[in-house]
Amino acid sequence: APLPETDLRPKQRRTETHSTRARPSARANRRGPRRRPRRARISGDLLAGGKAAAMARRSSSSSSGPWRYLNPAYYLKRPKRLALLFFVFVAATFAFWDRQSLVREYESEISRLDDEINRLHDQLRKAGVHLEENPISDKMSRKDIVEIDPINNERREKVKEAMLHAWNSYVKYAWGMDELQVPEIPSDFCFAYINSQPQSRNGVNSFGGLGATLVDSLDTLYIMGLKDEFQKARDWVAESLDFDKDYDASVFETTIRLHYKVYLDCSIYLLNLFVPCCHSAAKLIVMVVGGLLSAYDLSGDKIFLDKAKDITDRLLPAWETTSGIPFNRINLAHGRAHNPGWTNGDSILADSGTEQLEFIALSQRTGIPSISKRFCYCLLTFCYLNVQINFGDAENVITQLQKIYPSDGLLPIYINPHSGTASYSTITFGAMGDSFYEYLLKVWIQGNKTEHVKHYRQMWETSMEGLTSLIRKTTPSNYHYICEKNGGSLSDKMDELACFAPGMLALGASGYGSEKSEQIMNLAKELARTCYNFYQTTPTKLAGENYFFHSGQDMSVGTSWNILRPETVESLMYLWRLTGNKTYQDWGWDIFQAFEKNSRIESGYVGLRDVNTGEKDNMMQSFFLAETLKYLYLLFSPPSVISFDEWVFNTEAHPLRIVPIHDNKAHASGFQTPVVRPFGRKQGKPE
Ligand code: DMJ
Repeated sequence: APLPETDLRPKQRRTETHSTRARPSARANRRGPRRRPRRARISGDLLAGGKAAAMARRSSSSSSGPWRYLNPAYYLKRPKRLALLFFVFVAATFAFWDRQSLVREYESEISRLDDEINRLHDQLRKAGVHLEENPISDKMSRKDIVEIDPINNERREKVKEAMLHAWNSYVKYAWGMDELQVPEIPSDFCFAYINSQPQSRNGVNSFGGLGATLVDSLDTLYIMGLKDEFQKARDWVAESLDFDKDYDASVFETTIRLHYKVYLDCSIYLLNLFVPCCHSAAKLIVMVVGGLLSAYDLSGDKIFLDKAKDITDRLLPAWETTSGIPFNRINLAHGRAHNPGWTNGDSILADSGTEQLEFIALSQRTGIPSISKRFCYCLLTFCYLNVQINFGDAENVITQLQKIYPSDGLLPIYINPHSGTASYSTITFGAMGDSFYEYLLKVWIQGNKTEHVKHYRQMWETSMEGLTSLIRKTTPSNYHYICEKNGGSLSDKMDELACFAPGMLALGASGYGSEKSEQIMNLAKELARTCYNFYQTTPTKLAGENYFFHSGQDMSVGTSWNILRPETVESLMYLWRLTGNKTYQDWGWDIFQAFEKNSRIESGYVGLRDVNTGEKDNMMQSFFLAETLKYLYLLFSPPSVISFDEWVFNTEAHPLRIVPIHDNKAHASGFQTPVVRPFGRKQGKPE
């Protein structure tokens, strides 16, 4: 009979201590097959005993090495150790659980303290105290630094270095002037003219001497953590920024570049001689008011808010028209407003529909509701072409809006400011139309996506149906593009300016149901691919100003200059954040490298007169620092840096903080209460 296991165990242990485990098998190898006949003679009892012994050996081998501690039998025979093990298990579980709850407690404490800090910041800000800190950088180091992979980090640093180069060049050659202009004018006559101007040869006051590049750059400097540069710019704003300007030179230059598509520096300077006054009100609002408000939201420094209010007061006379649609030009010193002759007296859609974000923001921060009322009135007038509206009757506004807004949501670029009617003109998502559509969506986001601003979203969705109806595809590469529309016919042309649309579509996609949302997102991706290829298909890898599309040949450059525009990298930033697809970062990096290669010079950055030849122009546009470099920087930063939950970018890339609606009074009055938390944490999710 097999021996009981207890009897076998000591024997087995002895065997194993006496001889190595290898020995029996070594012996077996030596003896080879000769041992088999002998084994065959072993009796049944012995065989049974052998089996038991083998089992015991197996069991014993697992209970002799470190594995024995895993054998329950080991502990069953050692109750003290079992008790000890149980005690250790209970203690470890308790310690782990306790640590977890401690972590939770700490987190909620940190969150509470953060809220408290925000509240104190608010109080200090209201008391006019400026804090020396950078919430963006602080936020980064605390939370997001781990999210930055080494490649992105390196790219971000390169973009920051580009910003420093652009900024230092501006400081060195054009400090306090509107834009840096390097002296590379083609003809002697022009040189003579320019030298006769009351301005530096290295700077130009294209906006009447408002320090446009400086004001436009404030938030970029801040976001990039360039504290000294920001402080120096801030001091200039406090001490030298003066809006009492009766200056007439450069708006025309800017306007002519954007709208007439004449790009002869000489002509521009000559024309300046004959052009009476004036600033483009819209450009000043998105650039100066937007820039100042953004700097205020980021830094909490009240000087920026005061300056924003000063210039807004000077701009308000432009809105004194019978329809509520503003004149697009105004003299800041005298308040005289009018429209330029080349529009035949009409106002421009984009210029008239791109102030709402800034003025609503200013209303919220100053507590003066009339400012935003006036501008909302203007926007809503577009929905009521030919119809008188009573702004106070909000419900009626929404009802009328739904009845009268064009069924395709597309408006021509010229509107008569007296009658409020649209003139026969082009429909486009490019020059002169673009940001009207952008602001419909963004006012809805700024308004926390509530019922109160629902009509903006509805208008935007209607317009996106219109946009979709303008989409065509190229052969052979299947590039999607947005046509322009003249009367009943489509023209196969798209401005690079319209490349903001992929970003806008991506930003608005999540407001739809899932199927439509996917459809809109796919359209955004396709359009972004087209815009990226605007860059990739030229010898310099920089995009021209506009493109034509031909059956069988995809696309060709129309107007071939590049003035450092931001729209494509803007869309890439939105698409990367909203899809998580790093391809968009790589595309942005390609574009950045092309700027570095073609546009960087010793004294800053300049555009190209021709993206085919690489011939340079002589202007560093202020939006290169305000928009292009900022969007590139954010493209390589974690999405929580200027998060979409907390901020909305104006059309000049100035982030404005989204103010939560706190109470019914704000709803009822139609405007949000003027409470701003410049250092606030994430807002609650909107409705
Ligand atoms: C910027 O000045 C603004 O973004 C505007 O809305 C249109 N685009 C230019 C830069 O290209």
